[in-house]
Amino acid sequence: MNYNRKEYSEDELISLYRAILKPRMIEERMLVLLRQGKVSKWFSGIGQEAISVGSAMALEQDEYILPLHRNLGVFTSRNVPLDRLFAQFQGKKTGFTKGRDRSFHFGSNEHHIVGMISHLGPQLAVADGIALADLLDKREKVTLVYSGDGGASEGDFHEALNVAAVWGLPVIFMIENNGYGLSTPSNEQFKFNQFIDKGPAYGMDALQIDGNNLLEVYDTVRQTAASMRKNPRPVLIEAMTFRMRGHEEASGTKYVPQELFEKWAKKDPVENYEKFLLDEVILTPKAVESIREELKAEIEEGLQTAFATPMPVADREEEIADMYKPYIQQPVAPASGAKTEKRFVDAISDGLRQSMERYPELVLMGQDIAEYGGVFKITEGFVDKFGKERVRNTPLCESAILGIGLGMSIKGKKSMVEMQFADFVSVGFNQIVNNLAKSHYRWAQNADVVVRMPTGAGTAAGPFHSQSNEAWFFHTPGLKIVYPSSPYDAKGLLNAAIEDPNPVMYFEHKLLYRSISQEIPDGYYTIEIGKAKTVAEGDDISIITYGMGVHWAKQLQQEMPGTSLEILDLRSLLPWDKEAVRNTVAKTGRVIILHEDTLTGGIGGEIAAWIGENCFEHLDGPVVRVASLDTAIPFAPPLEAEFLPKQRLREKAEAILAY
Ligand SMILES: Cc1ncc(C[n+]2csc(CCOP(=O)(O)OP(=O)(O)O)c2C)c(N)n1
Repeated sequence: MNYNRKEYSEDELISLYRAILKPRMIEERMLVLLRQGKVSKWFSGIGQEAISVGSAMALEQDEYILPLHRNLGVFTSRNVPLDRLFAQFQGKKTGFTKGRDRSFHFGSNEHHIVGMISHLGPQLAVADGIALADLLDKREKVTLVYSGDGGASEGDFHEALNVAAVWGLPVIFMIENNGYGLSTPSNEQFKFNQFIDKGPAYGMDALQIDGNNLLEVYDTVRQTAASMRKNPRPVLIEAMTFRMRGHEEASGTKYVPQELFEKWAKKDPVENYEKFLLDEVILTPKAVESIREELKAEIEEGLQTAFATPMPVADREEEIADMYKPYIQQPVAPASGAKTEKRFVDAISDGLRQSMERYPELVLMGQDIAEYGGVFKITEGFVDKFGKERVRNTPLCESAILGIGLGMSIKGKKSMVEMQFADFVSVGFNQIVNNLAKSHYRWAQNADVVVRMPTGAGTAAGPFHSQSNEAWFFHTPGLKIVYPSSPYDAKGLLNAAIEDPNPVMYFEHKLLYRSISQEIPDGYYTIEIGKAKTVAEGDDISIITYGMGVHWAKQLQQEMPGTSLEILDLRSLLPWDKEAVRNTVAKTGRVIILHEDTLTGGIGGEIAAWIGENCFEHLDGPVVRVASLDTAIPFAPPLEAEFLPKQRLREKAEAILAY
């Protein structure tokens, strides 16, 4: 192997040696522990260490790195204390996730590392978000993220590279091309010849390097990063390498031809580099021995501390509380009594504008939201007022944009991501339910992101522009969900959602945009998340609902003047107001839960179950759910009318009265 030491000093070369030896020695120890049954699972990076170590060592300490399952060398190069690292592997509380996530699935802001979730792909966009925050704040920094050759087949890879290229984000996309994705060889993974062919296609520079040559990796990343700091842009680096062990230790290597092992054994990154230093007399065999002894002692000490730490004791309250960043909302009252009549759509726009004024760190992202003002015109005029940096048109890359939101939170920014229609959130689903929602629980990093969701039917827009999909998120701890039904609540809840440091799904019904209006305060105000509102007082039946359901319930009251309906607008779905539900059930004893979403698995099922468990003694009849049919949403108006629950509402109300 050819090493070109360039102008690097002996000290630098020796520190690189220590850095590459450390993960190798940890791994060798892990393999022994694995055989002894003291470690449960291990993804080996043996043979690939030069990539992790060379690239991590090349960056500045406060530049973020987003490693994968084979990048132990990133953690060791950033001097993550070994006792904590081993405690993390063992599920101990002194690790980085309080025992909640395994192996390298953690982040540490102290070390400027954001670890992966198991899903391959999503962290590429998180890197984009960190880089975007740096770019906006004019810090000359780069962010480094890894992908395997297999993981690069994921759509997230495409989205992250595309957005990085379009926005000129200083991200190094390091592809570790080891020829296999688990057992699948490259020729069954992709058809192109090499990853560097992809760079120009995205409009970015691409370099191919020998991933087993420590100095080549180090030097390339150093030079590339230096140039990117001055001239921000993404660069793809394809590091050619080979995995010397199985995908993980239990899975074997039968599918790999023996000659490949023989070929790559000759290119071992640690042995070759050591030989180079010995040949050049930069190190003596004695010095090598003493470095090994030193590292061995450090590893043993770390292991002993970790093994001596007891397994965590579960504390239920702590487990539940840690799903969210602690935050006690202090609702803000409007500064003056001035009010103006506003439509629902204008109230949302008003809230968004005032939040933009209040939070200079808030960035809006969405398709066509800049000059065009968004398809519903909510951000019309925002570019003129706040500039294109903060009001960002995005490519059609929902998953990447949501991941960028998390990356921006890591750098202390707030973001609002507008789904053009709530239906399209399905292509960004993973980022929301696995990355944004679980981040605080896993490693105490909040995702300060609001996702705006123009939702609902009634406009004959068919199955993919009409869905009510709040239940998809209701089932996901870590998220909050709000769903206003009036202009007053729309503004106050949007401001509250933006203020809240946790990820909030904000549902806005499209049919309400221009069909309702109300006098609302001109000034900034917030409404408490988690608090329902009694929209109408009554004694005969409680209708517990939200969104369009509130308006259907009001219409029903007009159709049934002889019946006294109590209408409870939940407004927040996660958390939802159990106290208010209990009070209304106790008052009327008859309950209809009404929602536009389809019946099965809808939010009504959960509320009905809770009422059954907690309010049984107050009930004078069965808890009734009224919801849309369990079908997709049809296009033609007569079919859509049959789908929606409105026309079944009266019949159900009469039935429950007669019960
Ligand atoms: C979205 C997703 N699908 C499947 C997996 C299961 N899985 C974990 S690693 C892996 C192979 C990854 O191959 P590659 O990206 O080339 O990285 P390598 O393991 O070779 O370093 C697979 C299929 C996963 N983690 N995430």
